[in-house]
Amino acid sequence: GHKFWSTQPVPQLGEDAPTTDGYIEPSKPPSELPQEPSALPKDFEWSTVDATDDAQLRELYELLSGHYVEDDDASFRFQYSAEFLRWALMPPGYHKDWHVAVRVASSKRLVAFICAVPITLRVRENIINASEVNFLCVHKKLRSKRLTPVLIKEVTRQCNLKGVFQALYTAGTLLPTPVSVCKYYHRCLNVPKLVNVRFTHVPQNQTLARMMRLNKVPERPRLEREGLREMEERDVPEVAALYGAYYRRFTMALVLTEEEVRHQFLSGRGVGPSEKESWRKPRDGQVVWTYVVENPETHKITDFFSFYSLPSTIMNHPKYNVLNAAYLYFYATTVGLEEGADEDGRLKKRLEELVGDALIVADQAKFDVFNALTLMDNVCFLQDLKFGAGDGLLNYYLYNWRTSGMSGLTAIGDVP
Ligand code: YNC
Ligand code: MG
Repeated sequence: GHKFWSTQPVPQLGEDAPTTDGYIEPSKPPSELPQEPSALPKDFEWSTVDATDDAQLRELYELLSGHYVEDDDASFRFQYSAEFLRWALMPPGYHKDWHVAVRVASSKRLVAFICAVPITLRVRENIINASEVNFLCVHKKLRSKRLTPVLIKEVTRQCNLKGVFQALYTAGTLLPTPVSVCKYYHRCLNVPKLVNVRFTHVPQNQTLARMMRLNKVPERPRLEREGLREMEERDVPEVAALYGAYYRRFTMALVLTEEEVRHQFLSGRGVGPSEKESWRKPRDGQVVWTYVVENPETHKITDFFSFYSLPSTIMNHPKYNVLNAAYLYFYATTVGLEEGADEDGRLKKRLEELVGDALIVADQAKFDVFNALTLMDNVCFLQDLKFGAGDGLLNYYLYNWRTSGMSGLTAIGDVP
Protein backbone atom coordinates (compact mmCIF):
# COMPACT_ATOMS: atom_id res chain seq x y z
CA GLY A 1 0.00 0.00 0.00
CA HIS A 2 1.02 3.63 -0.44
CA LYS A 3 0.93 5.07 3.05
CA PHE A 4 1.57 8.58 1.75
CA TRP A 5 0.17 8.62 -1.77
CA SER A 6 -3.17 7.13 -0.61
CA THR A 7 -3.71 10.38 1.36
CA GLN A 8 -2.99 12.68 -1.60
CA PRO A 9 -5.34 14.20 -4.21
CA VAL A 10 -4.25 11.90 -7.04
CA PRO A 11 -6.24 9.13 -8.74
CA GLN A 12 -5.55 5.91 -6.83
CA LEU A 13 -4.27 2.86 -8.76
CA GLY A 14 -7.10 0.78 -10.20
CA GLU A 15 -9.65 3.57 -9.87
CA ASP A 16 -12.15 3.84 -12.74
CA ALA A 17 -11.24 6.31 -15.49
CA PRO A 18 -13.05 9.60 -14.87
CA THR A 19 -15.71 10.77 -17.29
CA THR A 20 -14.98 14.46 -16.85
CA ASP A 21 -11.81 16.44 -16.20
CA GLY A 22 -11.34 18.61 -13.13
CA TYR A 23 -9.65 19.14 -9.79
CA ILE A 24 -9.81 16.49 -7.05
CA GLU A 25 -9.69 18.90 -4.09
CA PRO A 26 -10.86 22.52 -4.30
CA SER A 27 -8.30 25.31 -3.87
CA LYS A 28 -8.11 26.88 -0.40
CA PRO A 29 -7.81 30.51 0.63
CA PRO A 30 -4.42 31.38 2.21
CA SER A 31 -5.99 31.59 5.69
CA GLU A 32 -6.88 27.89 5.56
CA LEU A 33 -3.35 26.78 4.66
CA PRO A 34 -0.79 25.67 7.23
CA GLN A 35 1.28 28.75 8.02
CA GLU A 36 4.37 26.75 9.07
CA PRO A 37 6.19 23.83 7.45
CA SER A 38 5.90 20.35 9.03
CA ALA A 39 8.50 19.41 11.60
CA LEU A 40 11.70 17.79 10.36
CA PRO A 41 13.61 15.11 12.25
CA LYS A 42 15.84 16.60 14.97
CA ASP A 43 19.20 17.96 13.69
CA PHE A 44 17.69 19.08 10.33
CA GLU A 45 16.23 22.40 9.26
CA TRP A 46 14.24 23.87 6.39
CA SER A 47 16.10 26.07 3.98
CA THR A 48 16.17 27.00 0.29
CA VAL A 49 18.75 26.88 -2.45
CA ASP A 50 19.32 30.39 -3.77
CA ALA A 51 19.78 29.74 -7.48
CA THR A 52 21.20 33.24 -8.04
CA ASP A 53 24.14 32.29 -5.81
CA ASP A 54 26.81 30.23 -7.61
CA ALA A 55 28.05 28.70 -4.36
CA GLN A 56 24.56 27.34 -3.56
CA LEU A 57 24.08 26.09 -7.12
CA ARG A 58 27.35 24.28 -6.68
CA GLU A 59 26.03 22.66 -3.47
CA LEU A 60 22.94 21.50 -5.32
CA TYR A 61 25.11 20.21 -8.15
CA GLU A 62 27.15 18.21 -5.59
CA LEU A 63 24.04 16.73 -3.93
CA LEU A 64 22.46 15.71 -7.23
CA SER A 65 25.62 14.40 -8.86
CA GLY A 66 26.18 12.09 -5.90
CA HIS A 67 22.61 11.10 -5.06
CA TYR A 68 20.17 11.74 -7.92
CA VAL A 69 18.59 9.32 -10.42
CA GLU A 70 20.54 6.22 -11.47
CA ASP A 71 19.68 3.57 -14.03
CA ASP A 72 18.45 0.17 -12.88
CA ASP A 73 21.86 -1.43 -12.55
CA ALA A 74 23.60 1.60 -11.04
CA SER A 75 25.99 2.12 -13.99
CA PHE A 76 24.96 5.69 -14.86
CA ARG A 77 23.74 8.61 -12.75
CA PHE A 78 22.39 11.93 -14.07
CA GLN A 79 24.91 14.73 -13.73
CA TYR A 80 22.95 17.96 -14.22
CA SER A 81 25.41 20.85 -14.58
CA ALA A 82 25.20 23.97 -12.42
CA GLU A 83 24.28 25.93 -15.58
CA PHE A 84 21.48 23.48 -16.29
CA LEU A 85 20.17 23.86 -12.75
CA ARG A 86 20.24 27.65 -13.00
CA TRP A 87 18.28 27.44 -16.26
CA ALA A 88 15.77 24.91 -14.89
CA LEU A 89 15.16 26.66 -11.56
CA MET A 90 14.79 30.22 -12.80
CA PRO A 91 12.18 30.42 -15.59
CA PRO A 92 10.09 33.61 -15.83
CA GLY A 93 8.03 34.09 -12.65
CA TYR A 94 10.00 31.55 -10.56
CA HIS A 95 9.65 31.74 -6.77
CA LYS A 96 12.70 31.22 -4.58
CA ASP A 97 10.43 29.72 -1.90
CA TRP A 98 9.69 26.86 -4.29
CA HIS A 99 13.35 25.74 -4.21
CA VAL A 100 12.91 23.75 -1.03
CA ALA A 101 15.97 22.41 0.77
CA VAL A 102 16.73 20.47 3.94
CA ARG A 103 20.06 21.14 5.65
CA VAL A 104 21.86 19.70 8.64
CA ALA A 105 21.14 22.27 11.40
CA SER A 106 24.70 22.38 12.75
CA SER A 107 26.77 22.37 9.55
CA LYS A 108 24.12 23.73 7.09
CA ARG A 109 25.10 20.91 4.77
CA LEU A 110 22.51 20.35 2.01
CA VAL A 111 21.02 16.84 2.32
CA ALA A 112 17.66 16.93 0.54
CA PHE A 113 15.96 18.98 -2.14
CA ILE A 114 12.75 19.34 -4.14
CA CYS A 115 11.64 22.20 -6.35
CA ALA A 116 8.74 23.53 -8.32
CA VAL A 117 8.60 26.11 -11.10
CA PRO A 118 5.51 27.83 -12.49
CA ILE A 119 4.01 26.52 -15.72
CA THR A 120 0.82 26.99 -17.68
CA LEU A 121 -0.48 23.59 -18.63
CA ARG A 122 -3.24 22.73 -21.05
CA VAL A 123 -4.96 19.40 -20.49
CA ARG A 124 -7.54 18.91 -23.26
CA GLU A 125 -9.47 22.22 -23.22
CA ASN A 126 -8.54 23.29 -19.67
CA ILE A 127 -5.74 25.83 -19.15
CA ILE A 128 -4.23 25.27 -15.70
CA ASN A 129 -2.03 27.60 -13.68
CA ALA A 130 0.22 24.87 -12.31
CA SER A 131 3.75 24.02 -11.21
CA GLU A 132 6.25 21.49 -12.46
CA VAL A 133 7.95 19.56 -9.65
CA ASN A 134 11.43 18.18 -10.19
CA PHE A 135 14.83 17.36 -8.64
CA LEU A 136 13.44 15.49 -5.62
CA CYS A 137 16.55 14.10 -3.98
CA VAL A 138 17.38 12.67 -0.57
CA HIS A 139 21.01 11.97 0.41
CA LYS A 140 21.75 8.23 0.28
CA LYS A 141 22.42 8.09 4.01
CA LEU A 142 18.92 9.45 4.76
CA ARG A 143 16.91 7.10 2.58
CA SER A 144 13.81 5.13 3.70
CA LYS A 145 13.14 7.48 6.60
CA ARG A 146 9.91 8.92 5.14
CA LEU A 147 11.57 12.26 4.42
CA THR A 148 10.06 12.30 0.93
CA PRO A 149 6.44 12.83 2.03
CA VAL A 150 7.63 15.73 4.22
CA LEU A 151 9.41 17.35 1.26
CA ILE A 152 6.43 16.88 -1.04
CA LYS A 153 4.06 18.36 1.54
CA GLU A 154 6.32 21.39 1.96
CA VAL A 155 6.65 22.11 -1.77
CA THR A 156 2.87 21.65 -2.06
CA ARG A 157 2.33 24.15 0.78
CA GLN A 158 4.65 26.65 -0.91
CA CYS A 159 2.77 26.27 -4.21
CA ASN A 160 -0.59 26.61 -2.43
CA LEU A 161 0.62 29.80 -0.70
CA LYS A 162 1.10 31.27 -4.19
CA GLY A 163 -2.36 30.12 -5.28
CA VAL A 164 -1.18 27.07 -7.25
CA PHE A 165 -3.02 23.80 -6.53
CA GLN A 166 -2.11 21.58 -9.51
CA ALA A 167 1.23 20.13 -10.55
CA LEU A 168 2.93 18.15 -13.29
CA TYR A 169 5.79 15.79 -12.47
CA THR A 170 7.59 12.79 -13.92
CA ALA A 171 9.32 9.82 -12.34
CA GLY A 172 10.86 6.53 -13.39
CA THR A 173 9.04 5.00 -10.41
CA LEU A 174 5.46 3.82 -10.71
CA LEU A 175 3.22 5.82 -8.36
CA PRO A 176 -0.53 6.47 -8.24
CA THR A 177 -1.37 7.12 -11.12
CA PRO A 178 0.34 7.99 -14.44
CA VAL A 179 -1.61 9.97 -17.04
CA SER A 180 0.93 8.82 -19.54
CA VAL A 181 3.95 6.52 -19.82
CA CYS A 182 6.85 7.08 -22.20
CA LYS A 183 9.74 4.92 -23.23
CA TYR A 184 13.27 6.24 -23.71
CA TYR A 185 14.89 5.78 -27.13
CA HIS A 186 18.59 6.24 -27.84
CA ARG A 187 20.46 7.17 -31.03
CA CYS A 188 24.13 6.13 -30.79
CA LEU A 189 26.60 8.75 -32.08
CA ASN A 190 29.96 7.82 -30.55
CA VAL A 191 29.65 4.05 -31.05
CA PRO A 192 33.09 2.90 -29.81
CA LYS A 193 32.68 4.80 -26.52
CA LEU A 194 29.09 3.63 -26.02
CA VAL A 195 30.18 0.03 -26.52
CA ASN A 196 33.22 0.50 -24.29
CA VAL A 197 31.18 1.83 -21.37
CA ARG A 198 28.50 -0.82 -21.96
CA PHE A 199 25.78 1.66 -22.77
CA THR A 200 25.18 -0.57 -25.77
CA HIS A 201 26.78 -3.68 -27.27
CA VAL A 202 27.73 -4.99 -30.69
CA PRO A 203 24.93 -7.36 -31.80
CA GLN A 204 25.99 -10.94 -32.48
CA ASN A 205 25.67 -10.76 -36.25
CA GLN A 206 27.58 -7.47 -36.46
CA THR A 207 31.04 -5.96 -36.05
CA LEU A 208 32.03 -2.74 -34.34
CA ALA A 209 33.15 -1.33 -37.70
CA ARG A 210 29.80 -2.08 -39.32
CA MET A 211 27.94 -0.66 -36.35
CA MET A 212 30.01 2.54 -36.64
CA ARG A 213 29.25 2.77 -40.36
CA LEU A 214 25.52 2.26 -39.80
CA ASN A 215 25.40 5.03 -37.22
CA LYS A 216 27.58 7.55 -39.04
CA VAL A 217 25.87 10.90 -39.64
CA PRO A 218 26.82 13.55 -42.24
CA GLU A 219 29.04 16.46 -41.24
CA ARG A 220 26.76 19.31 -42.22
CA PRO A 221 23.06 19.79 -41.53
CA ARG A 222 20.99 18.94 -44.61
CA LEU A 223 18.58 21.83 -44.13
CA GLU A 224 21.38 24.43 -44.16
CA ARG A 225 20.52 25.28 -47.78
CA GLU A 226 16.88 25.71 -46.84
CA GLY A 227 17.80 28.24 -44.16
CA LEU A 228 18.70 26.27 -41.04
CA ARG A 229 20.49 28.48 -38.51
CA GLU A 230 20.74 29.01 -34.79
CA MET A 231 17.73 30.71 -33.23
CA GLU A 232 18.26 34.40 -32.38
CA GLU A 233 16.54 36.90 -30.15
CA ARG A 234 14.59 38.39 -33.08
CA ASP A 235 12.99 34.98 -33.75
CA VAL A 236 11.18 34.85 -30.39
CA PRO A 237 7.73 36.05 -31.57
CA GLU A 238 7.69 33.74 -34.61
CA VAL A 239 8.97 30.73 -32.68
CA ALA A 240 6.33 31.34 -29.99
CA ALA A 241 3.60 31.45 -32.64
CA LEU A 242 4.93 28.34 -34.35
CA TYR A 243 5.11 26.52 -31.02
CA GLY A 244 1.52 27.51 -30.16
CA ALA A 245 0.16 26.35 -33.51
CA TYR A 246 1.97 23.02 -33.43
CA TYR A 247 1.24 22.11 -29.80
CA ARG A 248 -2.50 22.70 -30.25
CA ARG A 249 -2.56 19.25 -31.84
CA PHE A 250 -1.68 17.46 -28.60
CA THR A 251 -4.02 16.48 -25.77
CA MET A 252 -1.68 17.83 -23.12
CA ALA A 253 0.96 20.50 -23.62
CA LEU A 254 2.68 23.43 -21.97
CA VAL A 255 1.46 26.87 -22.96
CA LEU A 256 4.48 29.15 -23.51
CA THR A 257 4.51 32.95 -23.52
CA GLU A 258 7.11 34.79 -25.58
CA GLU A 259 9.07 35.39 -22.40
CA GLU A 260 9.02 31.66 -21.66
CA VAL A 261 10.06 30.86 -25.24
CA ARG A 262 13.02 33.21 -24.80
CA HIS A 263 13.94 31.46 -21.57
CA GLN A 264 13.49 27.90 -22.84
CA PHE A 265 15.33 28.34 -26.11
CA LEU A 266 17.80 31.18 -25.68
CA SER A 267 18.74 31.75 -22.06
CA GLY A 268 20.45 28.41 -21.58
CA ARG A 269 22.85 28.93 -24.43
CA GLY A 270 25.89 29.82 -22.43
CA VAL A 271 28.39 32.55 -23.19
CA GLY A 272 30.78 33.04 -26.03
CA PRO A 273 30.87 34.55 -29.49
CA SER A 274 27.95 33.84 -31.76
CA GLU A 275 29.56 32.84 -35.01
CA LYS A 276 28.12 31.79 -38.29
CA GLU A 277 29.66 28.37 -37.87
CA SER A 278 28.80 28.16 -34.20
CA TRP A 279 26.92 24.90 -34.66
CA ARG A 280 30.33 23.31 -34.70
CA LYS A 281 31.39 24.65 -31.31
CA PRO A 282 29.33 24.51 -28.13
CA ARG A 283 29.57 27.68 -26.04
CA ASP A 284 30.92 27.64 -22.50
CA GLY A 285 28.19 26.31 -20.23
CA GLN A 286 25.80 25.69 -23.11
CA VAL A 287 22.73 23.77 -21.94
CA VAL A 288 20.27 24.16 -24.81
CA TRP A 289 20.66 24.19 -28.58
CA THR A 290 17.88 25.73 -30.69
CA TYR A 291 17.77 25.93 -34.49
CA VAL A 292 15.21 27.49 -36.78
CA VAL A 293 14.58 27.14 -40.50
CA GLU A 294 14.14 30.56 -42.11
CA ASN A 295 12.70 30.32 -45.60
CA PRO A 296 15.28 32.11 -47.83
CA GLU A 297 12.58 33.78 -49.96
CA THR A 298 9.83 34.71 -47.53
CA HIS A 299 12.10 34.99 -44.48
CA LYS A 300 9.39 33.27 -42.45
CA ILE A 301 10.38 30.74 -39.78
CA THR A 302 8.88 27.45 -40.93
CA ASP A 303 10.35 25.05 -38.37
CA PHE A 304 12.48 24.81 -35.25
CA PHE A 305 14.04 22.12 -33.10
CA SER A 306 15.88 22.10 -29.79
CA PHE A 307 17.78 19.72 -27.58
CA TYR A 308 19.52 20.01 -24.24
CA SER A 309 22.66 18.62 -22.67
CA LEU A 310 22.31 16.28 -19.69
CA PRO A 311 25.44 14.25 -19.02
CA SER A 312 25.51 11.15 -16.87
CA THR A 313 28.30 10.00 -14.57
CA ILE A 314 29.64 6.63 -15.66
CA MET A 315 30.21 4.75 -12.45
CA ASN A 316 33.20 2.45 -12.03
CA HIS A 317 34.81 2.80 -15.44
CA PRO A 318 38.61 2.98 -15.72
CA LYS A 319 38.74 5.30 -18.75
CA TYR A 320 35.53 7.29 -19.09
CA ASN A 321 33.60 9.02 -16.34
CA VAL A 322 31.06 11.08 -18.27
CA LEU A 323 28.49 10.09 -20.86
CA ASN A 324 27.60 13.17 -22.94
CA ALA A 325 23.93 12.84 -23.74
CA ALA A 326 21.69 15.21 -25.70
CA TYR A 327 17.92 15.05 -25.17
CA LEU A 328 15.43 16.04 -27.84
CA TYR A 329 13.36 18.95 -26.50
CA PHE A 330 10.65 20.99 -28.25
CA TYR A 331 10.26 21.20 -32.02
CA ALA A 332 7.62 22.37 -34.47
CA THR A 333 7.01 22.59 -38.17
CA THR A 334 4.45 24.06 -40.54
CA VAL A 335 5.24 21.51 -43.24
CA GLY A 336 2.63 18.80 -43.77
CA LEU A 337 0.19 20.34 -41.32
CA GLU A 338 -2.12 22.14 -43.76
CA GLU A 339 -5.74 21.08 -43.21
CA GLY A 340 -4.45 18.98 -40.31
CA ALA A 341 -4.05 16.01 -42.66
CA ASP A 342 -0.85 14.22 -43.60
CA GLU A 343 -1.84 11.69 -46.21
CA ASP A 344 1.39 11.72 -48.17
CA GLY A 345 3.62 11.51 -45.09
CA ARG A 346 5.04 15.02 -45.52
CA LEU A 347 5.04 15.65 -41.79
CA LYS A 348 6.95 12.44 -41.10
CA LYS A 349 9.47 13.28 -43.82
CA ARG A 350 9.96 16.83 -42.51
CA LEU A 351 10.42 15.68 -38.92
CA GLU A 352 13.01 13.18 -40.13
CA GLU A 353 14.87 16.03 -41.82
CA LEU A 354 14.66 18.26 -38.75
CA VAL A 355 15.59 15.69 -36.13
CA GLY A 356 18.14 14.21 -38.54
CA ASP A 357 19.82 17.63 -38.51
CA ALA A 358 19.56 17.76 -34.72
CA LEU A 359 21.61 14.52 -34.72
CA ILE A 360 24.23 16.14 -36.94
CA VAL A 361 24.50 19.25 -34.77
CA ALA A 362 24.75 17.06 -31.65
CA ASP A 363 27.38 14.86 -33.27
CA GLN A 364 29.46 17.92 -34.24
CA ALA A 365 29.11 19.17 -30.65
CA LYS A 366 30.66 15.85 -29.49
CA PHE A 367 27.64 14.27 -27.83
CA ASP A 368 27.93 10.50 -27.42
CA VAL A 369 24.23 9.72 -27.65
CA PHE A 370 20.98 11.47 -28.54
CA ASN A 371 17.91 10.52 -26.51
CA ALA A 372 14.20 10.97 -27.12
CA LEU A 373 10.97 9.82 -25.53
CA THR A 374 7.88 8.31 -27.14
CA LEU A 375 5.93 11.56 -26.96
CA MET A 376 4.78 14.28 -29.35
CA ASP A 377 5.25 13.02 -32.93
CA ASN A 378 8.47 11.20 -32.06
CA VAL A 379 7.18 7.69 -32.69
CA CYS A 380 6.89 8.40 -36.43
CA PHE A 381 10.63 9.05 -36.94
CA LEU A 382 12.47 7.16 -34.17
CA GLN A 383 12.90 3.96 -36.11
CA ASP A 384 13.94 5.48 -39.46
CA LEU A 385 16.46 7.73 -37.71
CA LYS A 386 17.99 4.61 -36.09
CA PHE A 387 16.96 5.20 -32.50
CA GLY A 388 16.79 2.02 -30.45
CA ALA A 389 14.42 1.37 -27.54
CA GLY A 390 16.03 1.65 -24.12
CA ASP A 391 14.81 -0.07 -21.00
CA GLY A 392 13.86 3.07 -19.11
CA LEU A 393 10.31 4.35 -18.75
CA LEU A 394 9.20 7.80 -17.76
CA ASN A 395 5.81 8.16 -16.06
CA TYR A 396 3.93 11.46 -16.26
CA TYR A 397 1.72 12.52 -13.36
CA LEU A 398 -0.74 15.27 -12.52
CA TYR A 399 -1.33 16.37 -8.93
CA ASN A 400 -4.90 17.30 -8.00
CA TRP A 401 -6.23 16.97 -11.54
CA ARG A 402 -8.42 14.19 -12.85
CA THR A 403 -8.38 13.31 -16.53
CA SER A 404 -8.65 10.05 -18.44
CA GLY A 405 -5.51 8.52 -19.95
CA MET A 406 -3.88 10.29 -22.83
CA SER A 407 -4.58 8.06 -25.77
CA GLY A 408 -3.37 9.39 -29.07
CA LEU A 409 -1.08 12.35 -29.39
CA THR A 410 0.18 14.20 -26.38
CA ALA A 411 3.01 16.64 -26.15
CA ILE A 412 3.90 15.22 -22.79
CA GLY A 413 3.65 11.51 -22.71
CA ASP A 414 1.89 8.90 -24.73
CA VAL A 415 0.07 5.88 -23.40
CA PRO A 416 1.81 2.82 -24.84
C1 YNC B 1 9.14 9.81 -6.32
N1 YNC B 1 10.12 9.78 -7.24
O1 YNC B 1 6.24 5.86 -2.90
P1 YNC B 1 4.22 5.71 -0.27
S1 YNC B 1 11.46 12.26 -9.78
C2 YNC B 1 7.15 10.75 -5.55
N2 YNC B 1 8.15 10.71 -6.45
O2 YNC B 1 5.37 6.81 -0.43
P2 YNC B 1 11.10 7.87 1.73
C3 YNC B 1 8.07 9.05 -4.31
N3 YNC B 1 7.07 9.93 -4.47
O3 YNC B 1 4.36 4.79 -1.45
P3 YNC B 1 13.33 7.38 -0.02
C4 YNC B 1 9.13 8.94 -5.19
N4 YNC B 1 9.96 7.98 -4.79
O4 YNC B 1 4.48 5.00 1.01
C5 YNC B 1 9.42 7.49 -3.66
N5 YNC B 1 8.28 8.12 -3.37
O5 YNC B 1 2.94 6.43 -0.31
C6 YNC B 1 7.38 7.88 -2.26
N6 YNC B 1 16.38 8.84 -5.17
O6 YNC B 1 9.57 8.04 1.24
C7 YNC B 1 7.18 6.41 -1.99
N7 YNC B 1 14.52 11.30 -7.45
O7 YNC B 1 11.66 9.21 2.02
C8 YNC B 1 6.73 6.41 -0.56
O8 YNC B 1 11.79 7.25 0.41
C9 YNC B 1 7.57 7.51 0.06
O9 YNC B 1 14.20 7.67 1.16
C10 YNC B 1 8.82 6.95 0.73
O10 YNC B 1 13.36 8.68 -0.94
C11 YNC B 1 12.81 8.69 -2.25
O11 YNC B 1 11.97 14.61 -8.96
C12 YNC B 1 13.74 9.51 -3.18
O12 YNC B 1 14.93 9.17 -7.97
C13 YNC B 1 13.18 9.41 -4.60
O13 YNC B 1 16.64 10.62 -3.82
C14 YNC B 1 13.74 10.95 -2.72
O14 YNC B 1 15.10 7.55 -3.31
C15 YNC B 1 15.16 8.93 -3.07
O15 YNC B 1 13.65 6.23 -0.86
C16 YNC B 1 16.12 9.55 -4.04
O16 YNC B 1 11.19 6.91 2.86
C17 YNC B 1 17.27 9.23 -6.21
O17 YNC B 1 7.98 8.36 -1.03
C18 YNC B 1 16.72 10.42 -6.97
C19 YNC B 1 15.31 10.20 -7.50
C20 YNC B 1 13.17 11.36 -7.91
C21 YNC B 1 13.11 11.95 -9.29
C22 YNC B 1 11.12 13.87 -9.30
C23 YNC B 1 9.65 14.27 -9.30
C24 YNC B 1 9.14 14.26 -7.89
C25 YNC B 1 7.66 14.48 -7.78
C26 YNC B 1 7.17 14.41 -6.33
C27 YNC B 1 5.67 14.53 -6.22
C28 YNC B 1 5.20 15.95 -6.44
C29 YNC B 1 3.70 16.08 -6.21
C30 YNC B 1 3.20 17.50 -6.52
C31 YNC B 1 3.57 18.47 -5.42
C32 YNC B 1 3.12 19.94 -5.72
C33 YNC B 1 1.63 20.03 -5.64
C34 YNC B 1 1.14 21.38 -5.98
C35 YNC B 1 0.51 22.29 -6.22
MG1 MG C 1 13.94 9.26 3.76
